[in-house]
Amino acid sequence: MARNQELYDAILAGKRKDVARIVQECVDAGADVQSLLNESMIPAMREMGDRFSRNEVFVPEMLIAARAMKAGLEILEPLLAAAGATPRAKVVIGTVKGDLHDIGKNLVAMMLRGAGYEVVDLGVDIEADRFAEAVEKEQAKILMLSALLTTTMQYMAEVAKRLADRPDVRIVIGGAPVTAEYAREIGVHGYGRDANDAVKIVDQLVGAA
Ligand code: B12
Repeated sequence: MARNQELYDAILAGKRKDVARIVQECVDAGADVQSLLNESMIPAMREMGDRFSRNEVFVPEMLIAARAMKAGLEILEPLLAAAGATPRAKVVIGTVKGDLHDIGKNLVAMMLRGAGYEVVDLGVDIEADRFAEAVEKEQAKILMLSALLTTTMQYMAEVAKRLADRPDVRIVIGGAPVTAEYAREIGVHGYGRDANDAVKIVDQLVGAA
């Protein structure tokens, strides 16, 4: 399936109701959810970032586009989660301290739920102590950290340090500025480029691949 230009444009224009309507129409017509995401919705957010870099749009426009994107994701969420049967393992996920971006993190959480994982989503702006407490309380063996800013990704190293006494917990990181090299540098167990990759890495870590 090629890009749905109407959907792409509606996200960029921040037209929440139009996005919800178009996504619903596509779903009703049997469109492939992955293609909708990968060919129309995620590229629109990428384009928004590029326009921001070129000073063509500012934070309010990014925010409005993000809300429109979320309206579409809400419709896709039950479809992505539908495949999940018995939970395979528990995963704690959150966006690190100082960072408020959550669209990518939410998408990763949705895909993991769809793949049968139980996901405890802590939200955004999460301190190392809260990650450590949640892992303890939930008895989770996988911790996933998201960061979208070059400044906040540094904090992932702090979280890894805070969990140094829990070598049994596998830490996976991701987000636009994060790389596999950075993951190696801070000594975490995995890096995922996107939400599909995130599922593959977790599958490998829990031995389900
Ligand atoms: C929407 C948006 C916002 C919204 C966020 C709303 C929300 N609820 O999330 C708002 C308006 C709040 C915002 C604010 C800011 N933003 Co902003 N934002 C974006 C934008 C346009 C899109 C992000 C997005 O949702 N992408 C779509 C999702 C699906 O992609 P994703 O997040 O990358 O996630 C995928 C992968 O990275 C991966 N992934 C993500 N997390 C994880 C975790 C794991 C464990 C794994 C395995 C994988 C994984 O899987 C996801 C799905 O495939 C980006 C541009 C861009 N190209 O990323 C800028 C961008 C990230 N923002 C930027 C900036 C500068 C800011 C502000 C500082 C602006 C300001 N001056 O105030 C503030 C910071 C606020 C804060 N403290 O966090 C810069 C960052 C530059 C940098 N290198 O640090 C970017 C790159 C824009 C730019 N080109 O300059 N932003």
